[in-house]
Amino acid sequence: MGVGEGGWQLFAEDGEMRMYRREVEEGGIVCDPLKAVHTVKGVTGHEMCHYFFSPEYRFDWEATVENMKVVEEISSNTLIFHQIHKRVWPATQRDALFWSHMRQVPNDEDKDAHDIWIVCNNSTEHESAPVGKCVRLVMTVCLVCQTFVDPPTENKEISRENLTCRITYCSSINPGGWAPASVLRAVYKREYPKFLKRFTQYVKDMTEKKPIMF
Ligand code: 16C
Repeated sequence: MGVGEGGWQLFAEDGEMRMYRREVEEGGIVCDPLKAVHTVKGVTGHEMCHYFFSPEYRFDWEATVENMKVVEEISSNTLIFHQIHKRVWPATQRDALFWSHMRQVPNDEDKDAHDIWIVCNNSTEHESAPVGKCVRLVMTVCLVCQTFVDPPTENKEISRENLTCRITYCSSINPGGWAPASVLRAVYKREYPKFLKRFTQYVKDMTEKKPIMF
């Protein structure tokens, strides 16, 4: 769904970054879906997805996580994660159990542009991580990244100055039980922009001196 239709409201804006939400409640629980767009120079979509997907970098950029464990490695590009998130007062602490899958998808709309890289995180169940003390949230998150390359000047190789990455981040989280609506909306209005700015800057810093990963 494009943000020009269906009741999307802009709630945060910073440079190239725009964040939209729709107000949705399920059984009195706030489940507002989020859609964010951002444009970042100097990195590729593959690099963005690599750092978002790989467990070894999670604590470097993910400020909401208190504990994280890979409960199953299905394949090199599909993992099952269990995460315990930081508690938000006055609600009970939340955890999340989800499969995470990264892949390159063909770009049928624009044959001249590079392929699109995506990571999708989606709630699941697993025998080794039953529901315990935390309330289990239910989520679907998708990071979609497209790389654009400005042609370098003659006889020059493509450098990071020639790269632009267009990011779309969508998330739909059901907190899984009671949580005060005003606290929830205040938390996500603060935390989503913080996450996207921090994560994209992290990938820029990590890749700056490395060869380009297309
Ligand atoms: O997509 C993101 N991260 C991925 C890897 O971790 C993955 C995880 C998504 C789950 C995010 C749920 C976080 C809710 C935990 C409670 C908030 C803690 C705040 C701590 C403050 C220091 O896909 C990036 C995720 C960016 C999340 C931004 C925060 C969204 C808040 C939504 C509120 C939900 C329920 C809160 C219940 C009281």
